[in-house]
Amino acid sequence: MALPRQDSSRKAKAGDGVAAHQRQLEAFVAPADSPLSTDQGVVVPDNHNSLKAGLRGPTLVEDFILREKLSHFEHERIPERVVHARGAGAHGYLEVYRSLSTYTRADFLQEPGGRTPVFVRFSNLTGARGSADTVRDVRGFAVKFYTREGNFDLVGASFPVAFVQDAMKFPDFVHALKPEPHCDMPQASSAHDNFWDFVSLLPESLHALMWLMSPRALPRSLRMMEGFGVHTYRLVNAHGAAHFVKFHWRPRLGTHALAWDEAQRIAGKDPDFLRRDLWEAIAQGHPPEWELGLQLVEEGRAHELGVDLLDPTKLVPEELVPVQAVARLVLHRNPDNFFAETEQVAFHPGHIVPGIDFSHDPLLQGRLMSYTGAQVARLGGPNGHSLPINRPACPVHNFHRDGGYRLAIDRGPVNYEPNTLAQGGEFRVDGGQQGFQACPDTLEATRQRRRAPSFDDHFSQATLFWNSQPAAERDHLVAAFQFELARVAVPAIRQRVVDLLAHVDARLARKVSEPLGIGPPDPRAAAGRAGYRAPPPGPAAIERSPALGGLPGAGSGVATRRIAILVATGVEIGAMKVLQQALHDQGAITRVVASHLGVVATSSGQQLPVDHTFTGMPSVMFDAVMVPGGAASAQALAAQGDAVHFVLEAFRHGKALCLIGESAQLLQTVGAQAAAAEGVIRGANDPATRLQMAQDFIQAIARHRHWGRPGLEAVPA
Ligand code: HDE
Repeated sequence: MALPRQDSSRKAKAGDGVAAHQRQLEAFVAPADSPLSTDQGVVVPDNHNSLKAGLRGPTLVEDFILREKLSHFEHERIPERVVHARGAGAHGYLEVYRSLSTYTRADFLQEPGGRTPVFVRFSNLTGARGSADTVRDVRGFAVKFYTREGNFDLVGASFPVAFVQDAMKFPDFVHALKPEPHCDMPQASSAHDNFWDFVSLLPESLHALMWLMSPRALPRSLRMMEGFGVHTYRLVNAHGAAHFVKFHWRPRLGTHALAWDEAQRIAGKDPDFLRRDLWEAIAQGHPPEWELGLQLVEEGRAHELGVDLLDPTKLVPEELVPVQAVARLVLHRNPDNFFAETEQVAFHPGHIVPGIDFSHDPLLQGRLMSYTGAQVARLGGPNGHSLPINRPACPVHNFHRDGGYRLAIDRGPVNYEPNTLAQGGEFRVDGGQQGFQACPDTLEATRQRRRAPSFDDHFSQATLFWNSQPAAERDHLVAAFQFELARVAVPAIRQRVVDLLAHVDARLARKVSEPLGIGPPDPRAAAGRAGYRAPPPGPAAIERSPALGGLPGAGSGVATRRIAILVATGVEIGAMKVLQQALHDQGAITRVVASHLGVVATSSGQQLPVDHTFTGMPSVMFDAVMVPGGAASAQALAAQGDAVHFVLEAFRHGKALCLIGESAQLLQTVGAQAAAAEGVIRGANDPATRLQMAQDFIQAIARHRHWGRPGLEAVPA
């Protein structure tokens, strides 16, 4: 295929970038309308039969058509990523609200309203490429910005903190987390001995562990998940003045989580739940959005924070440094081809552009050494940058040459610099003034393999996170620790974990330890173990952070939430229609669910089309449930175990329920008080109250979950 010329538009208007980038990708789209041919373009006469010696004889080696087809097939797979193997991606753009020239000279952050094309890949850290989406895990949130000054990759995550402080520990962390080497189990799960053995000996992991055991590790949707740059980076302006910066991505739809029980069921019912949700939202014209937020700290004032900005296991509480919204990210286009785009996209934290720079965070520094090798191994050579999804949107010119799969045809006899035989003016020496300028740092240091004492505080932010959580999130955390540790066979490992947790919070540690068949938590034992470093004396920077409390954005509306409407023959659809319309007006999606596909006869003799069955699309695939009235319908549903289970399961998972008229009987099995529980809206078929009922239901859905329902654990679902 001819190599399309690169758009030489470093100076093109920012608004043109998104369309230009799409045109660049389209130049590589394979033609689908010409006759079937070999890779050499020879038309294939018959794509069903190989060439044989006689009708029933052996296949001939000379069948180059068959051999080419089989050979290509044999080589279809490339190595999956060591971590973050399972991913889903989308195209979109970043639109800047205001010029950030005070802080950075980065071209793509200068012009208000300017749009920069992006490709985003979300990923699970732990599981293999075919693993389930909804496992307990931190997610990758990697953004490639195709700016006019080159590609900038912000390779972040769904937690603001990392598990380890130094790159030296990352391979050990990943080995311990991944399936155990002798048996290759468990898949995509941290609930095993190796993981807890390792982290129990590494107190620096505690803060990230608190996030991993929290609802944050079970996003309801990738569209409802926060992202973070994790490390501290630097923004550098045209005068060379630098600010430390932390990057945040805030979903417009709010941050929402699944219940643990729900997440496990979804993993069986629809392992593609999160990627499907992202794909369908974009395909159906609901492009997800995030706000890009920055926490900025003047370089000279970093020491005043009481938090070491270079320690990747720490966040900067928003109460100390507020997050400023500076741009929005919109994902509006699904990839054309998963492999060509989502699989072959190659991120690297070292892909930065003028105006952005690294900090000395030792984990980030290690990452800068690591990703090139990973991409060479995955993509089979050093030319992965020229794959369509990885190509910068600006000209690329250098004397890198050759290597596997070289697409560029470099003209002329000169492949070196300096030269006089080509464009001999290209001398680039002595810190030239063009292009990327490294932020000048004064580095006078003693070479040493040690960690800074300011990294020794492993507990205060884990405690801050715990202190900031509301009751439901605390219950979730305790149950998560208990689940994971109950899967750990060696009691001494369980004991070490709760001993460490006692340094976070005594009650948390005690509660976690209760069902684990071990002794009470012993903080002194933890302090006596190798690997423990005493936190520096003095009060924590802050005791409680409202910004960390629970899941932000709970009141963010009901747009794109999925509501099941359970029906059977004789259903009364008067009130249902009013509620359905009100939900649609707010952007919610409704689906009619019954025992069979086809249609259901309503009480007025109409035919109501059915979208799904109770078992094919169970309650865990929805955000809320409505059961319209009609005595015959309600009675029929109450007599079907699958329908009753549907309602009870949604009730147990804290979801909003709307039970109209006679359908209230579906909750009767869990006692009369259930019908009065929070988030359960009941109403008659009465036309006078329908609108109010609709409003109440919408409000209840917008709250996402209602964990204040009494006796939830007694509900049989
Ligand atoms: Fe990565 N990481 N990582 N990482 N990482 C990879 O790159 C690595 C770290 C992150 O969707 C690999 O292409 C080292 C932190 C994401 O393609 C590999 C260290 C964070 C993705 C690699 C870290 C990340 C990766 C695997 C410690 C959160 C997926 C194959 C020094 C901020 C990007 C590949 C995508 C991928 C190495 C730590 C995020 C092996 C050595 C911390 C989102 O190169």
